[in-house]
Amino acid sequence: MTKLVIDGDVERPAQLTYADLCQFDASFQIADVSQIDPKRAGSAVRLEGILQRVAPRETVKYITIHASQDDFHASVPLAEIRDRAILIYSQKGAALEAKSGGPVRFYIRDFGACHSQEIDECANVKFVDRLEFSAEKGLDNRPHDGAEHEALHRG
Ligand SMILES: Nc1nc2c(c(=O)[nH]1)N[C@H]1C(S)=C(S)[C@@H](COP(=O)(O)O)O[C@H]1N2
Ligand SMILES: [Mo]
Repeated sequence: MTKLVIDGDVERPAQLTYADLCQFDASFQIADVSQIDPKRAGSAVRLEGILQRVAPRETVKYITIHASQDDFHASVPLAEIRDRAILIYSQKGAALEAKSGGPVRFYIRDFGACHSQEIDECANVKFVDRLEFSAEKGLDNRPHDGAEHEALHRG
């Protein structure tokens, strides 16, 4: 099955399967994300759990969320999202389906409106297959304005 690759400036790079995500400690699990956002469903693991597993180096300032499937990428300051970002990975006891943004959908609570600020709804990347940690801002091809945004959604 698809693995979530976690690499860059970390002490312990990892490749996590669905089973690995299920096995994160209960303190990092969110059983029902609809309690956070009624528009979202399924269960999630807190980014904090991932950070504990891979141990980003002191120099890390950015996390880049990659979806190679449709070549969509967002790079955001780690400090601003670390306590409010989660990875939705499961729904109805199975791996999150592609139609729901699976295998992993990144989700940042209290996001801003699209392209209004660095942490915006567009950073809630779907089809995530890699998280990369770095000192400098990484690859980011989120839409910059309304026109680009519309074009993306027309797809
Ligand atoms: N992989 C991927 N993730 C993505 C996008 C995309 O085109 N590809 N669009 C982003 C944008 S611009 C927004 S506003 C939200 C939209 O989420 P929704 O499709 O669930 O409404 O997903 C974000 N995540
Ligand atoms: Mo967006």
